[in-house]
Amino acid sequence: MASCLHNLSEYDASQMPCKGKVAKQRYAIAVADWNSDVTFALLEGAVQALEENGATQIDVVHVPGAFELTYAAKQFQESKKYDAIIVLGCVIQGDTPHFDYVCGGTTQGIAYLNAQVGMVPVIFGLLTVNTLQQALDRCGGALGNKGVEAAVTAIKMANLATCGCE
Ligand code: INI
Repeated sequence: MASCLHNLSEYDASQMPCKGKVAKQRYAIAVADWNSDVTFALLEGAVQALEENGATQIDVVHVPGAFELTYAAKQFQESKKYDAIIVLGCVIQGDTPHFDYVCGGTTQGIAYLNAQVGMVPVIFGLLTVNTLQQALDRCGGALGNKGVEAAVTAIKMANLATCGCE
């Protein structure tokens, strides 16, 4: 089977908004504690990438599992305090269909929040993998860190309407 070798931590720094602008913005992260070896590494990658790109105001909230990410993101959205929200989680395939329900519910929840008019973007940093090794490869391992990808996406989305420095 063909595999995608895209490194999740790679991005073109020249395409990022200027740091002075990002420094004035506020970012929120909701992270799931399920599979915390993975999700805390995603969190570290996201915070580091946000800070590298100028962010100084970053609020983090922990939720029990991926399924709770939608609720936390909704609370952040409704607070109207943030320019973009990131959700981070990791769902690993088990022996039962539970994986499908958690992945499906979380994906639909975040997609719904993104479709709401007048609400800030919610960035989907959820790993949905078959094995722990696949997750480890994507939280700072061989394939980079999806938390970095989520942070870069958050900054780009928060600055969609206004490009360049002001
Ligand atoms: N939550 C996860 O974040 N990852 C998982 O792999 C997982 N599995 O495998 O069950 C998981 N389940 C918990 C779920 O997200 C909710 O916390 C729980 O159902 C309570 O609503």
